[in-house]
Amino acid sequence: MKIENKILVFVLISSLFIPTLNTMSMNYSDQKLSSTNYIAYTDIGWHLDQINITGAWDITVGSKDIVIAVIDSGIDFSHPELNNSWINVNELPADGIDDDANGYIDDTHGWDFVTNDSEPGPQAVDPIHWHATFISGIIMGQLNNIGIAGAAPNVSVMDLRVLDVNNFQGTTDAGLGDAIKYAVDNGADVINLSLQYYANSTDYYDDILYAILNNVPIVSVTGNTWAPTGGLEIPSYPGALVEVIAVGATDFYYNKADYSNYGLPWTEIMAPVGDEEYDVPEHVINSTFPGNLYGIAYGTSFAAPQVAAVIALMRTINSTMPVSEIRSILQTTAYDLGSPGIDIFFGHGLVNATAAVLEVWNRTYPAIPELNNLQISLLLIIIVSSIAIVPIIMKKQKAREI
Ligand SMILES: [Ca+2]
Ligand SMILES: [Ca+2]
Ligand SMILES: [Ca+2]
Ligand SMILES: [Ca+2]
Repeated sequence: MKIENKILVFVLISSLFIPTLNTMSMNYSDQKLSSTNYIAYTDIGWHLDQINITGAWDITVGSKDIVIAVIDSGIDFSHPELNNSWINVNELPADGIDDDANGYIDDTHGWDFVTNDSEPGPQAVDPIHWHATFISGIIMGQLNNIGIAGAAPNVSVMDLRVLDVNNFQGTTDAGLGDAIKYAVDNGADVINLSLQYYANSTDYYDDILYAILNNVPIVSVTGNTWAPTGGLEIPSYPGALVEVIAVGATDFYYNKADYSNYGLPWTEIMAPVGDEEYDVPEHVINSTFPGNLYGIAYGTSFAAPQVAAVIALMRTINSTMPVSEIRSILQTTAYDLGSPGIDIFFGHGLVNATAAVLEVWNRTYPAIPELNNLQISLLLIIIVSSIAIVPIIMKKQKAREI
């Protein structure tokens, strides 16, 4: 080996250590739990065990800076599990002025696109359906041994209401589009659409494209068909759009939930919720109801927010990772169910929170290469010989100059 090549090898090996400096300078203590003894927590539901959440929590439980827009029926934030409402810091409350000039007056904590006012949560004159409150518990229920826990307990939720008190569509299709655009323009990092329409509409499709163009992933559902029919091989929208992540539901036994619609190419990934015709209530997902209550409910609506929450954890580690890369990681890390590989019932399989978040971490902060003894010996020889050789080269060059 020539002397120059030896020095080049040394420089290349040295450069491998540079990423460790970045890793060591990062401080994630505010986003991590003080204990990793998750066995002690009684509020981690069976579904969180199945999506392998605790390894993800060893890396992050999410940041308040990461926002999930729940475009749904309105949220009861008075529930003690639901502490992290997104706040519009650029808007002064109740002064009748659109301080941040975003087109919405006094929108300090979201917007009600049904009654077109600044209060998407429950009011005496305008109650809400429980749907969005249940979804919010699945996302950010506090990990505190009380009640239930969410998959991303520290992230924020933006409350945008498009469903009426009966949980039916409360806006036009364009109104849904306005809510999507609001979420993108006001800082959402991921959008949850637990909505099932039977046809696509150009009135909101352009806003979905706007979200993807602005690197905001949209998570939706494969949809439900209730007993006695059960899940059908039919698309529902917006989940079936190629731009949208459609999530189906599994049951306690890793089967497709009885009501969960399916089919390709739209069925992308699954999350555990439980069956409509369940054996025991403990095998159905438990979450928050308005009025400081808890209870069970089923439907693909409650699969989507688990995936949205995992994306929020991924985004806590890397807030700018492209939507396409997030989707690719979710797909390749999913726990394969049913027939090997992608299939019509399960898509890529069950979401795997630990594997997905770890993959984002590894791509964002490349690890120190582990050297074996032979490599260490070679490295030491190169370092020592380089130190000895450098003066010789310099002497030679000097001699030439003379
Ligand atoms: Ca405003
Ligand atoms: Ca105002
Ligand atoms: Ca709790
Ligand atoms: Ca499969």
